[in-house]
Amino acid sequence: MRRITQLFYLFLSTQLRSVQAQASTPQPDTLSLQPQDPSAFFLSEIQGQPPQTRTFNFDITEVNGAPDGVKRTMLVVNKMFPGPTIEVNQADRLVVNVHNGLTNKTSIHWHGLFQNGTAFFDGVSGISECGIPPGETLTYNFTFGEFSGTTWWHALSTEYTDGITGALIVHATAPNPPSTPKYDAELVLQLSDWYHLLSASYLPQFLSAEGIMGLPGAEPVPDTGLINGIGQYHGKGSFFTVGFQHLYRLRLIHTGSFPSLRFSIDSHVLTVIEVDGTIVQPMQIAGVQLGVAQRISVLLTTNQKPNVYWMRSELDTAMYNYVNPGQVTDIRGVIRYSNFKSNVTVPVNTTDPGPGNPKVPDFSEAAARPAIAVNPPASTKQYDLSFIFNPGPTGGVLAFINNISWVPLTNTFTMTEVQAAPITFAPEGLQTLNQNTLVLTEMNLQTIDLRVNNLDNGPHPFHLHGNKFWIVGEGAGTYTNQKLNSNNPLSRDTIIIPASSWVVLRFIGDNAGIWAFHCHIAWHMASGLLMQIVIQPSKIAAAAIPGAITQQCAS
Ligand SMILES: [Cu+2]
Repeated sequence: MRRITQLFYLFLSTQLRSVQAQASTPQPDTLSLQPQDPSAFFLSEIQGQPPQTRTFNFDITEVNGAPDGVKRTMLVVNKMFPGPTIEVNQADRLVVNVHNGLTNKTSIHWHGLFQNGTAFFDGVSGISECGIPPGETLTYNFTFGEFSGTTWWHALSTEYTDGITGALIVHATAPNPPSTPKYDAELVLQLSDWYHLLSASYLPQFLSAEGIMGLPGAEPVPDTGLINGIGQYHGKGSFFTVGFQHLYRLRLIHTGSFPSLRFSIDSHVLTVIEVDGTIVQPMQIAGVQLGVAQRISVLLTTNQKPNVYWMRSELDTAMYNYVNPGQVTDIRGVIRYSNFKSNVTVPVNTTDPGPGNPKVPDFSEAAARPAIAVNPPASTKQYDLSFIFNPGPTGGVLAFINNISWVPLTNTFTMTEVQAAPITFAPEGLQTLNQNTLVLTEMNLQTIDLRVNNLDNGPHPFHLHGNKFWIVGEGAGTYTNQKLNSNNPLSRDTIIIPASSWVVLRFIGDNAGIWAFHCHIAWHMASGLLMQIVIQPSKIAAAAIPGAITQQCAS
């Protein structure tokens, strides 16, 4: 890898600062949450170093911030937003000492990781722990096993909507497949929607019978969006300077809470090479849609006329149920060629000119194929799951999977309950516990098909913890034994299930643990759109849950 990362830098121009000042006259200190060292988003050259333990200290606190110039209360790690980028090699061990400086319990989930043998470090309150009590610390300590690629860490509740997020990059031990072009440098781009109020101030109205704007079940519509934690409310965006005639790997991560978004760069064709940690055969694209929590790596070749170009992260307003006055959905940053000799800082024209080649399509998940072909085995178990939104017992709209809306356990968690009664906690198959918990249990090794029907009229990005799944089928309507594809299908860990559609997701249940399967829209988790998959309870019973986790429940 060539040493050219010093060519990059990220800065807020004085022009942008004045735009921000006009927007809300923020206090000077409220702009300082972004890393002062812009190299935080450019990956280092640790790849190839000997395996080692990498230790981070996370201090979660409530602060005032103004990522887009509008001051608000935020919850952040180490007074940074986004939080620290964790960059490791696949054979490393990661140790993160997480101190909870908030007034509520919290936990950190390491998205996409398999946590093989360490399911108790999955960071889900009510499932793998009770949550870190205020003032206390939990040390997460795990290895990566078979996982490599682009991912992120976040609080597993709407607390992440308030700022507890960061990138997690796991460099693979194996070299990239020959089909992957060699790139010169890597840049992490965390794309998100953004709200001007704390998530806790939206939740009661969202879950109430009358709903927000008198619309029961309508999700809070974000005010704007951010790129690496910087946005300009009615302003311009983040700036990146790139070398001429270089090949960059842009690691895109949707760290937001609600709308999907479309990423593109004006006048540049991009090449997709990674989907949620799976290296895919290179695909030339004009733009790519990401649902909440999805990751895509694209290659950018800086071979156009030296100039400034818009980088776009457009929020999908089709998912909004009302208009939020002043909402900004056209989120932009700037790519500046280092050999562009001009005082011009932003492109004059704001209209999207496209990628420069009208024949190049947007990314198609259905057309994506892993670079290293794998045909999944036939399934040995099949389960039908349907989800829908309906008024709950108190009138507010809740989400239901097979008629069950999830309510998290408090003062205990599923893993410790399974340990106490591995045979009787939940019989094999689909079971409902306490009328508020849907559990799928497999006692033995199985290859499982989740046949999921989205009966709702909106799309939902579903995430399976602890595993990647193969997408062996998808289509409109409901699943009625349509033909499935096991010829090198894409595998990933988060899939957008379109409105009124079905998918069949296949995975091998060889990772003992309790794995959440849920919609990643933060508001929908709060409405109960989550179920649990209990894999091999006898092995879960043998796991040594750290005392620091079981002791959380007494607080
Ligand atoms: Cu959802």
